[in-house]
Amino acid sequence: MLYPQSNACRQRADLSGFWDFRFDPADEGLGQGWGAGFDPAEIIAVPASWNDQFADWRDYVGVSWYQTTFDLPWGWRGQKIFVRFNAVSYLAEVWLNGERLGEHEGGYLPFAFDITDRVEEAGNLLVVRVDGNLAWDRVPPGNLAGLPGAAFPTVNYPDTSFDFFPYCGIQRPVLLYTEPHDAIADLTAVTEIDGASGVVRVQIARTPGDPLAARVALAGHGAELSTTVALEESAAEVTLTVPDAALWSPDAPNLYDLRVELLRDGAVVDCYTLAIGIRTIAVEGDRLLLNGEPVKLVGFGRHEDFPVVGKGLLPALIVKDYALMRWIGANSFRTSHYPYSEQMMDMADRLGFLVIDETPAVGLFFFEEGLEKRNRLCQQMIREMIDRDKNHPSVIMWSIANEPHTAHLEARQAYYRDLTVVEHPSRPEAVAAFKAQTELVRALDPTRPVTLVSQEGALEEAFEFVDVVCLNRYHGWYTQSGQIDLGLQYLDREIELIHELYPKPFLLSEFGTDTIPGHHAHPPEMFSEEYQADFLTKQIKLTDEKPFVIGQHIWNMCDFKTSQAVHRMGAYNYKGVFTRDRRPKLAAHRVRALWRGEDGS
Ligand code: BDP
Repeated sequence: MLYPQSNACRQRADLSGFWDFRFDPADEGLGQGWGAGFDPAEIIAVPASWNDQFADWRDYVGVSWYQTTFDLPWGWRGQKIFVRFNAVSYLAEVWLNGERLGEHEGGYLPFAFDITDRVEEAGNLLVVRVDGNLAWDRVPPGNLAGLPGAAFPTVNYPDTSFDFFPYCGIQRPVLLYTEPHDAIADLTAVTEIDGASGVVRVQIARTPGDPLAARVALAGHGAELSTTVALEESAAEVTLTVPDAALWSPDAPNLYDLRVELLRDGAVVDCYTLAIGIRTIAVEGDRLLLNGEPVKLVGFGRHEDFPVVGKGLLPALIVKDYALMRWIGANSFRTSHYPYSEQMMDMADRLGFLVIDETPAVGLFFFEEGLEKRNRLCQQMIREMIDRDKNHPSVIMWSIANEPHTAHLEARQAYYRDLTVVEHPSRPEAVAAFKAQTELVRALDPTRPVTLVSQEGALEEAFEFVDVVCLNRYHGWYTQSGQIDLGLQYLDREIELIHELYPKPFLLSEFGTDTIPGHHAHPPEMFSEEYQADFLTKQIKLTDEKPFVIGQHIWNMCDFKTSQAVHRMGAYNYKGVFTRDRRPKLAAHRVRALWRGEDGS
């Protein structure tokens, strides 16, 4: 799915702004035909989550309605016209001028509807019903306490299976855009390195129709290449060889402009320009190689999260977060626990960050209720994520899940006591689901490694299917609490144990401590800035010594909003090395010294 672009053949308009809005706690809007228009009760900003925009609705995660009107921009008639939603959390149902266009499930990936035959010149009414309910058959799941015969009491509110606030609404821009009738339907650019040359393979998919031609041109860093192919069938592949290629890497994020033009009798009928980077990413033994060289990942697990906008797109925050990541010496991050905005990904390409792109499959469990639907949604989200992000040089790995509940409870108890692994510790349903999902990822994109981010340690049988092992571990925090050095010993033993079983590249994908800014203690004590600083420094040094450890991602870059729970003071997770408003804690300075090659102690 190509991101809408304005150029000589295509146009894009942004519907961001102030929309009509109505909460629908009784869920009566559908029955009363609000899809054809409703009496607005509020005005709301789009894009942004709804939760923090009003005085009283913070914890409301039910149904709400949005509507706006628009006129067709001048000159658009005669083209195909679409409306695209970059992200609506969680489920969206859409009407235009009273006609239902369709629906989309899943809060963090884009979807679009063809409105060519329904859009009027003026006064179009676009209505969206957003269902933000938490349910166990959704991804990520929620309302676990509501499961029939649930073993769980409610331990957090709102009742999520994950540790971040379930912000709802139209979180990213809504775009109108045109496409010519003969259009480039999709582009896939894959790169290889051959000596000093870069090899760029471009797959061009087109809308069905009579024979056309495609001109493919690559420009940048002194290169000016182009070639033309016949495009009779639905797709064609073109290979361009770039001599003395300027490779893409964190140190030199070189991008080229790849321009594809569709030609009818020599005239350009559609065009699209992609920014591409020539680079390779591969796993060899227990190393991760970028452009053939071992690469170390230093950075964070993060969240899209900020006061008032919630999970809404905030471009200035993107700029600020990259500036802070550069300041501290980070070169990478994971899109924990859902794909981030397209704008965040574009900036990663431009600034040279290495991204582990993760699906919204966080906190999955494998009880029978809703399992089939959750598995289907996981596959849908993998498809949508790869389709959206496959052309980003910054994306170096796909993550199919974060902390699924793979292991049997009994196995987990023995393991947490003394790192004993019982035979067949995992649920067969989980193993089967992840086997199928890794196969799907490889079929869709054979060029990038696949990972799964686990808390199950050596019990995680799905590690068998992945290329890179990612472990989230909190020894010295949730276990060995208050004892940083004892926690280190456990971490050391556990990493070695996992690597013995799964001799693959290993990333410590989460580690950290909740830290109240301004709270100090000597000797260091839990929740103090000193405890976080010591904990992180020691765990970074320990993991740095292991040749198969390809890096560390601290949990978390910034403090973030979550559900209310006894272990979440003020409904925040305080594991940030920066506060929620982006001020550094003591640990930020220590980590900076380490990551920039000084001694951080
Ligand atoms: C991990 C989760 C992450 C949590 C973190 C924590 O992957 O989402 O926020 O722990 O407890 O289990 O802080």
